[in-house]
Amino acid sequence: MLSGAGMSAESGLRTFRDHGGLWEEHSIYDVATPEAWLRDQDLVLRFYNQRRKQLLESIPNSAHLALVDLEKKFKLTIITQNIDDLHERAGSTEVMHLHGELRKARSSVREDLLYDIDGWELKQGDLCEEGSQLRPHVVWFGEAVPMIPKAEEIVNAADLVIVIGTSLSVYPAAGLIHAASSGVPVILIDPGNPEMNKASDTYHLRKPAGEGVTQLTDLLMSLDQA
Ligand code: BV8
Repeated sequence: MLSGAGMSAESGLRTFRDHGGLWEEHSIYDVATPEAWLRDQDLVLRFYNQRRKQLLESIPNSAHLALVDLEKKFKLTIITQNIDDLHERAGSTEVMHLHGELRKARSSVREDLLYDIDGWELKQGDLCEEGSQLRPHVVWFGEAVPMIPKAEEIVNAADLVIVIGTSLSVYPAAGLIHAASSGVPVILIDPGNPEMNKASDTYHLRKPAGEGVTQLTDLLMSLDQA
């Protein structure tokens, strides 16, 4: 299952591209690139602090909870582009964060030095054990996405691919849907129109995640009992 910002929209977290989305107030290049970090660390830290604060005030929605039920009956791996921890807080156990995690920080010089962020603020002067500034543990634009090969393997082995709440406009994550084996159904749950050339086995449930994921989960659970 591949999720994007639309998965967390009903939890009150803003998406990137919908009207009023995150990027409209900020250019990607001012807050989510290595160049932005070099140019204005404080602006970047404040951008992520704002989102972390909002995350701590948000709770998982019915779509997150429906996936927890699904995981009790089926082998479900969640590959998310989201950096929030709502899937985990709902109770999902197999979650892969392609683009990092908002509640973690890492050393700006040694990416293996990872730390949980206590509370919502990461500030200038918060240092790793080797004395370098901590940065958000997220993948910025222009940075590599190291989990992609593993994610492709998982999608390729899947009997069903569910894509929830992503505009499919950021690569290489968006390309994952093409890693599905031929003949494997790809089900999109999104009230909008993700950018994708409709492969033959693609079905689009034009509903918000809360309603769509609950309906699909109920259907899959009933089939399993048949
Ligand atoms: C890389 C972490 C190379 C940070 C993120 C030109 C063409 C194509 C590609 C490129 C290009 N120029 C550059 C690139 C590559 C670039 C890219 O794709 N750019 C885009 C802007 C064109 N990609 C990269 O830079 C990647 N790295 O390529 O590295 C490399 C290789 C080796 C060595 C060095 C370098 C890295 C990309 C990762 C960036 N980090 N996030 C942060 O979060 O701040 S991306 C960020 O936006 C998210 O993580 C997510 O992945 C992404 C897309 O957002 P979505 O989740 O899809 O959200 P969006 O708002 O777009 O859509 C919301 C959807 O939800 C909509 O469809 C809407 O209808 C729906 N929705 C709304 N409400 C609901 C709903 N659905 C259900 N229910 C609802 N209620």
